[in-house]
Amino acid sequence: MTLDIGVVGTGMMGQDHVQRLATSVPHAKVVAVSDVNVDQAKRVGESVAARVYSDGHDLIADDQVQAVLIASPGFTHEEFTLACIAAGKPVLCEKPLAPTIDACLRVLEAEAATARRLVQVGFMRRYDDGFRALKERLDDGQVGRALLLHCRHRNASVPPGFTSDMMITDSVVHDIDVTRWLLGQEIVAASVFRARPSSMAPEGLQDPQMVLLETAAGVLVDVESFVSCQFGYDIRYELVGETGTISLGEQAGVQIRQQGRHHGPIPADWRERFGAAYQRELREWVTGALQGQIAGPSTWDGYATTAVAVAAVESLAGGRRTPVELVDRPALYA
Ligand code: ISE
Repeated sequence: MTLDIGVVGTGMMGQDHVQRLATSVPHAKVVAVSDVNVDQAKRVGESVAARVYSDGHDLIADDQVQAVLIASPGFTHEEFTLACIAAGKPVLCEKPLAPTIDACLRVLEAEAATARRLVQVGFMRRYDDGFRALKERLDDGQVGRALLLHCRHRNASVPPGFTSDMMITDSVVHDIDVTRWLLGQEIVAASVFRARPSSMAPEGLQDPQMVLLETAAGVLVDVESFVSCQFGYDIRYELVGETGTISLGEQAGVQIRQQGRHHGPIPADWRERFGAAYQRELREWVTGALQGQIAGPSTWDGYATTAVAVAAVESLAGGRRTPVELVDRPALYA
């Protein structure tokens, strides 16, 4: 059995997904790609012998396309996801589900009305071996109840046009999702603190930031967001429980001890650090779509994460603790 997939958006992540689906995901076939940049779409489409569209809606309407992966810019996610729901096609939507709370709620309502899950949101950290081990140890009760969670999220640098808000909506969203998934609790408030800006950060970028999240049961989560750290992509986690701590292991690769020093590799970016996680995410999505069972991060997760990110952006602007309020959770996402 093969799943014929259309990929909307052939930028950096779209290309990454197309190559992975074409080369290392069993039962997956990329049959169509689309992008407003048609030349780029053509190049990517030719590399896997896929049909090329300039409009994602035409790709979604293509009868041969059984499932859709959306990797276009965040502001387009709502319209394409709604079109997939209307067409009854499973969709893997890169984060964010949508940048605004209202847009997320429109997707939530549309999917809930069909009474079956079609949408998965691309929070790939949940597929990482290390993050899964951390959750297993916590759920096993090895350190008692969680009290605190320390998260470090560092990027070597960011592209031109990257804003202070995007440090939250583009980067910290992953930590927001991990917090909710790991602790099994919603986040009820966000506060953002501005650190002394790095002289290596682009002009005007508030970098680093310290984000403090409060969960429903009172766990405090601090997230360092530092996107001009220069030295590589650095993700660290430490959970503090009542009887011990659980830390995320450092990335794979050898560590060398030599001449009074020890050193080892640091990934360049998230595609390297989370390569295996993306692989597993796609495999499980393809298997689930073929079986008619989408089980990964849901539309509710996408909505709740955006709601927290919006509160954090408000806190960054206003300098105040900002509460997060969610609508009632539809039964589909119980
Ligand atoms: C980027 O957009 C991502 O999606 C990565 O997963 C994230 O870790 C990185 O910080 C973002 O800039």
